[in-house]
Amino acid sequence: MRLWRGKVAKYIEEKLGSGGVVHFSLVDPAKIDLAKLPKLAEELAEAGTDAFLVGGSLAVSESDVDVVVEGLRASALPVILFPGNVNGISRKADAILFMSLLNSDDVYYVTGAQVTAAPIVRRYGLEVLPTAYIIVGYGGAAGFIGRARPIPYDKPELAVAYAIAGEMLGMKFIYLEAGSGAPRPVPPQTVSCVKKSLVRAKLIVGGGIRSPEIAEEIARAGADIVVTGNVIEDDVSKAKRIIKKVKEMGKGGQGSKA
Ligand code: 1GP
Repeated sequence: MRLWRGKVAKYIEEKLGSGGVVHFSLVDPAKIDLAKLPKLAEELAEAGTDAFLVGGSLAVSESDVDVVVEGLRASALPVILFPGNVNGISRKADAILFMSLLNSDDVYYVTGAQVTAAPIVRRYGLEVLPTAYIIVGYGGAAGFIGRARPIPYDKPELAVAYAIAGEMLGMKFIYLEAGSGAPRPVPPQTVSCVKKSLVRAKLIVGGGIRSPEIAEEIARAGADIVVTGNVIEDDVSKAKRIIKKVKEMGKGGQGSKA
């Protein structure tokens, strides 16, 4: 337990360094069937997912997160918090995406929640993964709750400006989010423009990625880390196919990254 603390960033870097694309499975405590969780964790790990994200925008308490983190220990993979707010922090996790929602109009989601959260994160000893969170298009509950001014699907230059700003502010990860259940994911062109603009920061892309083909397109466009959430609960065999496709990309085979 907690063997990963302090080693998660390095683990991700090593996976990417060997030419791979990383896959994160997102588990929302408000949606998941807890009885199925340990088996699900094992199945996803076996399919090749690299880590679990735990979080959601609505109806999530710290104790809900605790229970999900514990359920995910059935696999040996890192468990990373993906909090929608301060109530998404659990002392049982390995690491946290310490996020600032850069395109929120509400300063609470840019720096306010972070100030409340920081002493708790420090006290819990979680590994911190500084992340610029940028909402694109649909936005879903994250965009609504976070009072985002989402970046239009056809304005990649705006996403690039936010991403560069995030990297200049010292963020190690840039997360382009179309919103959970988005009818349309982040456009591959936006992914590709943002990827090209980054010097060192790693690019995470999620929201509406519900087929192996879309996942492949997003990875091929330059995502370092692909996130899938809903599809895990809706159709686990499809989730596994997505994971396999993403993991194939780094192997230098037909599907490999350009
Ligand atoms: C992670 O919120 C997304 O960035 C997850 O989106 O649930 O649509 O996969 P889906």
